[in-house]
Amino acid sequence: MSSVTTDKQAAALDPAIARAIKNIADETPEQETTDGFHLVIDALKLNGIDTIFGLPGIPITDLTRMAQAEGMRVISFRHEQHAGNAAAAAGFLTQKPGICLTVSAPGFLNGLTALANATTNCFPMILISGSSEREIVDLQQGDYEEMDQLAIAKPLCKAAFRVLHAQDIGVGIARAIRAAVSGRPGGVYLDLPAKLFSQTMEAAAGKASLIKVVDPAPRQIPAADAVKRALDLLKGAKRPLILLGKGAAYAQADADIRALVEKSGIPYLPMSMAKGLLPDTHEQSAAAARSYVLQEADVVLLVGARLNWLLSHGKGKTWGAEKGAKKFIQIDIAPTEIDSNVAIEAPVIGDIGSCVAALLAGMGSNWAKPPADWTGGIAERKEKNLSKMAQTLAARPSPMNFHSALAVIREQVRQRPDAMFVNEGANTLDFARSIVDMYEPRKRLDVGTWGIMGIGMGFAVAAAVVTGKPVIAVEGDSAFGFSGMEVETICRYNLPVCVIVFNNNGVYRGTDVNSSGTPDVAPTVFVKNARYDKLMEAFGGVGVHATTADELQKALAEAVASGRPTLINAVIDETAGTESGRITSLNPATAKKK
Ligand code: FYN
Ligand code: ADP
Repeated sequence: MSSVTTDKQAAALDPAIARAIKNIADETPEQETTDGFHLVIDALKLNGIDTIFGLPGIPITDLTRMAQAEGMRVISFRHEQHAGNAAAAAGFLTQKPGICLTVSAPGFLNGLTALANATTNCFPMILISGSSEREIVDLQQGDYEEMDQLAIAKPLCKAAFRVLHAQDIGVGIARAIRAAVSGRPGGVYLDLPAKLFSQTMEAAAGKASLIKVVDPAPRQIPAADAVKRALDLLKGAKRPLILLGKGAAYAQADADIRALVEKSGIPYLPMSMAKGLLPDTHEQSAAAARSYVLQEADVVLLVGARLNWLLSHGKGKTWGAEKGAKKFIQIDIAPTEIDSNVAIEAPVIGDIGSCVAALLAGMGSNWAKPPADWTGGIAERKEKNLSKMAQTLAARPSPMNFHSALAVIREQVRQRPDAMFVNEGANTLDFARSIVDMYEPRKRLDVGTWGIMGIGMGFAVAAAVVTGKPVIAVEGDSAFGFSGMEVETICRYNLPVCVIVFNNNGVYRGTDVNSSGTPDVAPTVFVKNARYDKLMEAFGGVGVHATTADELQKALAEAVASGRPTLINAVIDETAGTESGRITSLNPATAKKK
């Protein structure tokens, strides 16, 4: 682009003036310019961001083309929510903010669910949305896709910014990156009005306006007295327990976390996305004695886990309240998390890597292991549960039930511990969580803090794109419905994703009947004997209809070996499964009936 008058324009003027202009032009070197599109792309690339998950349309279509032309990977989805979920999962896996790019108003709103979910789960992502003209939006004059997106996004994310001038793009992206990854990670919204993209500025000045963020997630070293307080408490414990959350998985302090667990000899419980930080088969894992350890422990060390609903808020029967209060040590980067549900005796505030390293250093070389009656009692209960489970998994009923199908998947994951595992549903989620062991950190992606349905295909795409590893996505038939159309995306990019739909004909079960006498079916049932495998075939992938464990095993092994997009329609007994899975107590009607 040039800011100098062209020969054609000059010719239309008075010849003498035209000649004069031409002489000046000949002597003035053409100024190289850049524009808003390129400044956004350059700012992202400068900060090591190489992938955009999004959905093109006005006003960001050209941005997706140009980003691709400039060497970025652009993964286009069929719905923005899944692009947003992919960005969030990429953020969790890489510690870099995942980028989701959407059009204005409806596209933005579709992406917003994922942004809010990322924030809730402490995953770093940036939702970048094009927007309509400020002047028209602010006077509410009815622009194309008019919406005050910034105001709407603000309460649902960690930070929200708008850039109006090309020279501020560098600052806008830098602020968004820092907000997403520093402290407690989360979602950030960046509003880019359509006009910004075509604004031009001199290229050198544009380049100089960009910021390479230095130390975007600074380490936060815990105070020495906080570390000592925590160690003193842990030392005096008779029945200590370590609880690992997905914050611990995010922190990528794998070796030190393992060292802390092993050096202390303390039994540990992984929250679902912390599974694999240490292999689930580790002798100190108390996962198979969960209820027992939560009730009996006297001192609990929380590492990147919140005492929210998933942990019964740290109180009540789950925690054996009748046996006396527990004492908590909590490692977290967010000081305001402390005392959010129950009193925390020993908060250790800092990043998990630094906190765990400090605890390890403070433990010295002769740390006494927990009393044998505690570890022995756990081992006993664990053994009982494990052998009960082994018996259940050995059965081969026809049709398959959750256990027999998951036994096959468990074995495949054991053989390929490097594979990514995505999991959503109600019963499908709950059973898979305890049946499918994970062996490596950050391999399991699931419904997380909100228990949200619809993350499946977005997470699966991100898992494949970010890691290049085979992805096994185990989906309830209801859960799959939220993002099912993205199988086209999986085929389009030829991703090594094997989706297994646990098809029991409905939400929870397929047996509900409408007792009202009206012709509609009950609200929780689907078309019976649906063939989800045909969906994958429609786009050139492999579809398999599996009615037995052997068929499932063969199809899954082939899919993982070949890396071809595959969908296995796993037919599950429609009477299997319970309403709301293992969280029945949260379902008001069912809870009342009990
Ligand atoms: C666990 N268990 C095992 C094993 N692992 N037994 C044998 N072998 C193995 N490997 C036992 C464990 O000790 C528990 O038994 C039981 O299995 C269940 O373990 P889990 O899944 O860890 O524990 P629980 O109580 O179900 O977990 C609570 C929870 C979890 C809230 C953390 O339910 C959860 O993450 N829920 C999310 C649900 C959700 O989001 N749903 C989507 C909404 S769907 P006991 O020790 O005997 O108790 C809308 O309806
Ligand atoms: P889970 O659902 O597995 O229990 P949560 O999402 O509830 O896990 O908790 C994760 C916690 O980890 C959050 O409180 C968050 O502030 C914290 N966290 C995330 N990343 C880090 C980090 N790098 N260092 C310290 N704490 C972290």
